[in-house]
Amino acid sequence: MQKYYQQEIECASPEKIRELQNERLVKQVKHVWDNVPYYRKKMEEKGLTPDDVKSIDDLHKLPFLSKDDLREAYPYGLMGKDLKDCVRIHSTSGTTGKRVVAFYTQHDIDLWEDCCARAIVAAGGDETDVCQVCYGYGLFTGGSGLNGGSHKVGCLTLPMSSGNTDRQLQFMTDLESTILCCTPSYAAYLAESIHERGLRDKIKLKAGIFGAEAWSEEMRRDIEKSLGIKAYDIYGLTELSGPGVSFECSEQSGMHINEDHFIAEIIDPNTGEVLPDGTQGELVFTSLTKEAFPLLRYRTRDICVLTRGKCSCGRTFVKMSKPRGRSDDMLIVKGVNVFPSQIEAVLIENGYQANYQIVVDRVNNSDTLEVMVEMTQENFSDNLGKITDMEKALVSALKAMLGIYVKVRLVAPKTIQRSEGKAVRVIDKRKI
Ligand code: DLL
Repeated sequence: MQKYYQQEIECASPEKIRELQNERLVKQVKHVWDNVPYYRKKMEEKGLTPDDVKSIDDLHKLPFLSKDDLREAYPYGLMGKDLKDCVRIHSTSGTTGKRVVAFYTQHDIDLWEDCCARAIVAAGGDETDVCQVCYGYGLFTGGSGLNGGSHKVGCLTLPMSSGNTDRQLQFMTDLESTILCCTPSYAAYLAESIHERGLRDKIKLKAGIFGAEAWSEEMRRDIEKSLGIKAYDIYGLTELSGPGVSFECSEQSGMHINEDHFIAEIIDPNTGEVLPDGTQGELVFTSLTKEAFPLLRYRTRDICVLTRGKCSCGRTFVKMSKPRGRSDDMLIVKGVNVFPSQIEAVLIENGYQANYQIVVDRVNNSDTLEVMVEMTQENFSDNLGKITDMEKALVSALKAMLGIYVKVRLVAPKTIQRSEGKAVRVIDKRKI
């Protein structure tokens, strides 16, 4: 069944992968030129024809695509196939503006599910596993993507979708699920509910495949400990199919990008200049095999680092670090760049859980940053008289990490709303 551990591709020499990418890139540029007038116009504006792209060395010549392009071309403007050849759409949640719609042929779905199957195999999955998929189904790609991957691997697939925690736990215990797929924030919520109901001994989980939102190493350790599992990161975005663009292996030190389907670049988000491996910047993807929605040089706005070299798992695919969140998730407070994931790391290091809310405001022409953090049950009952001291300790830990004053408010357990999908951690009142 290790059909979805495609050793000849996942562990191929860098030269062989490059050869495959060159060949697929030339074909894909021609496909886009012939079928996507929106992008052809962008190429023409730069005086380019498909003949100018003979290999990856020429990739930098091609124009970028951004989310604004996708919105401008909404809904059908970037399709590479006729509607009659497409069988599905998915869509982003539209949290940062108008929704983006992506199209799929049956072949696109097939390759996407292969990518998700690779992720499940890399997390130790095989046909003996019971895979509980609690990502949302529907327009969101998480449910369908992992569901398809799980079928391909041959796992018994539980298509739960998100929410209804009681039912999730009932199936998890009755059917003895071994792999859990959901957002890290929902995994933390499920873990909390398992402990509250005294179900820890009835849980047979061995691995979790968590993604769709930024999560810290500290949160990973917390979830692993509380569920007794190994937690694997998975990354992807609707515009490029969905989950499975990259995935973690047993090494847990970055996510292998499926380089037979995607070319990754890191650019300086301000100038667009391509940066060398090992430098932090914005991740840009070129899809090599997608037919219906073939995006070239798509700017993800996700900030990360690429690292090459053979991994101890045997795979040679380039690795991306955990994205710190999108460049547009980054808060600028009093001129300082702040990523919510940095705050999360400090909270967990100091013994709190990832139940927090960040509120940014502007008072008397000056930015304010407040973090509301939930106390754990033990903290709450043992330290009632010491809350001010605990708040002060967090204020200094956050100052050491961010360099600015952050107001901290400790709140009683269970006062911050739990998330069943992607958690909304930041309220920026300056934008309201
Ligand atoms: O979140 C696809 C997905 C589903 C990925 C299930 C993994 C698991 P979108 O809703 O289009 O698609 O959101 C894509 O989410 O650009 C990142 O900013 C963020 N994101 C996705 N995976 C991760 C991750 C799905 N592992 C956007 N770590 C991306 C950090 C992630 N951020």
